[in-house]
Amino acid sequence: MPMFGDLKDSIKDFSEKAKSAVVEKELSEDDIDDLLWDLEMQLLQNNVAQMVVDELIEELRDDLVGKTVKRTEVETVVRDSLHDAIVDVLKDPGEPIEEELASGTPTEALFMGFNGSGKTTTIAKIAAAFKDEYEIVLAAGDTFRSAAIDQLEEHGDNLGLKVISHDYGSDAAAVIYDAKEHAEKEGKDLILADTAGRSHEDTNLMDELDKICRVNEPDLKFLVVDALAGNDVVNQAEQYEEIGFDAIVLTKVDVDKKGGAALSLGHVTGRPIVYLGTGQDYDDLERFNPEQLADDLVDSSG
Ligand SMILES: Nc1nc2c(ncn2[C@@H]2O[C@H](COP(=O)(O)OP(=O)(O)OP(=O)(O)O)[C@@H](O)[C@H]2O)c(=O)[nH]1
Ligand SMILES: [Mg+2]
Repeated sequence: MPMFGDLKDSIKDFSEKAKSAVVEKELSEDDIDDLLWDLEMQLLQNNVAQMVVDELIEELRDDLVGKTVKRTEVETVVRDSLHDAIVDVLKDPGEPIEEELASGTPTEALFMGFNGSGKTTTIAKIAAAFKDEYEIVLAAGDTFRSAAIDQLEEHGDNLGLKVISHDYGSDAAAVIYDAKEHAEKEGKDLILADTAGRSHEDTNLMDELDKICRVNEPDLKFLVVDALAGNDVVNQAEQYEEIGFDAIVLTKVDVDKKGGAALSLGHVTGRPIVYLGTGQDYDDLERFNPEQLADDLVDSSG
């Protein structure tokens, strides 16, 4: 009797294996190549930098080959894996300003980036978002570009906020230092410091920014990058590595809706993207949502 029992077991065993061979398979390169190719094209069409696409797809291939999956679910598995890889690359944005505010005030946040990337507008938007709950002072640290101080003062007027400014051409580090002293004296919570737009070639301005950071030791340094810069966002971020930054604001995503810039930035810098600029008005500021971007980039409709 036990013999028949064994036979029964091994028949069952065999039929289960046969069944799983029908429903399951081990992924080979051939199984996923076409799918990966499609995804690669999709990412490139969404303006993800080539280098970033190459690395992501390579990692995905390594992870997937040899994996056992249901035959009907190959495509889903590949897409889900890319989705997860993208969410992994894009660090959790958290709430760095709120966290700094909670750890003791005044909190000093410095905004820097290339010319016209949206620094001053972003400061005004953040001020508008935080001003009901916190006491804010703005620091006109762009003493370089003509009309930059007036631009920040106009935002200050509109929002009912104090702006600390000196003359054009004066020392930006000193302006921000004054703003900090003002905040300490007046018991204000948050200093939002503007700076002049600059790129790596502007040696003097880069030295100035270095001095601003040394003198003022900001709690948070935001790099403000404009999504319209396309693949150049990677270059821009790399130019600020020497100065260093904690987090990223990506602006003008209302004009460039593709989302690739965000993924490229996240991948290349390892820093979180915290806010998105979605227009020119004060309330056109959104918290960045990595899941949402991964959904958009992997969405099969492209
Ligand atoms: N559509 C759109 N426009 C934006 C956004 N953010 C800023 N802008 C516009 O971009 C232009 C430049 O913005 P600013 O805030 O002056 O940029 P900046 O980095 O301070 O510029 P500089 O001080 O000259 O270096 C302005 O016309 C803004 O209205 C955004 O999220 N979406
Ligand atoms: Mg500005």
